[in-house]
Amino acid sequence: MAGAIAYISRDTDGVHWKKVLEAGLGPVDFRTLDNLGDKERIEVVLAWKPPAGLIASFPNVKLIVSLGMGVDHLLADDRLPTGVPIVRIMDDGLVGQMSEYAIYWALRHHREIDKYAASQRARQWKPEDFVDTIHRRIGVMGLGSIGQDTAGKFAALGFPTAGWSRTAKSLPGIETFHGTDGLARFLARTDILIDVLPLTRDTRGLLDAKAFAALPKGAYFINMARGGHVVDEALLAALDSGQISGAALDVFNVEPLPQDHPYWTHPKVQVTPHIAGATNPRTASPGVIENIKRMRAGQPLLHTVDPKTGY
Ligand code: OXD
Repeated sequence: MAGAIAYISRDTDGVHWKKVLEAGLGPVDFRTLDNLGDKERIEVVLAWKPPAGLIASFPNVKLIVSLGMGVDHLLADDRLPTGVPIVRIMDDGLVGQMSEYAIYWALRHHREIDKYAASQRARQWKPEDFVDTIHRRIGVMGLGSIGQDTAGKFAALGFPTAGWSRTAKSLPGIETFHGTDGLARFLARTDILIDVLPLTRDTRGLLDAKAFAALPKGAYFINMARGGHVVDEALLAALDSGQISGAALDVFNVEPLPQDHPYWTHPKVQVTPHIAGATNPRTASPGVIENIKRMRAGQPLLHTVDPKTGY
């Protein structure tokens, strides 16, 4: 039998992964965190938030697969073996879920659903002012596969949509901005800001007091990327001053969100527990199986990660 595959995650027991991998690869020597066995045989690691130093203790590992589309959880391990390729999952199911999450909160804000819910509780028949779709400007930060899908769907709904990325990108129907120079202009034209950036050295703390101040007053913020982009004190101050009218937050600097964190009870904040996009072994496995086959055949891998850029 080929080398073993280690499933390193505390979130689930990996049973579904074992099933889908065996369907694509035949019998698999499948190991889990509680049952790693002889580490010499481990050839492939599937990981979500692995304990630091663990992967380095597998002497013959040849491929590291991130079980999330983000890879900051892997790169946080400063003992990751150098020279072992890292690939991310590419999951159309997850991409679609992320776009749905953004569309849900954006439409709920855009159509004043929270105000109507309050009116209903007060038995009030009270039409609210509304903003035309063509005047509600969406801004998507991060134009990888999730950002492109999200931006394209907002554009299809008729919202003027822009995207910001580190390097220049051109996308049909989307106004694009890039780099430090483009950031202030992008923020100044954005009424609903959606964060799907990777977490890297350059993006940590990017959404600070200056960034929130650069948005138009009353902008809405959706974070389905990483909490580490946000300076929480700055966001809370912007919410309290009315600079930001509300926020839907799926990700946090510390997860699970600590019990005493002000976001839990803030009237303008919606908290969800990092569920915007869940990796589904059924939709994510074809790409993983393809990469394992390629690695074994010595062929170029797909969806590789550059540890230097962090994505
Ligand atoms: C991911 C995540 O990176 O779920 O895929 O956060």
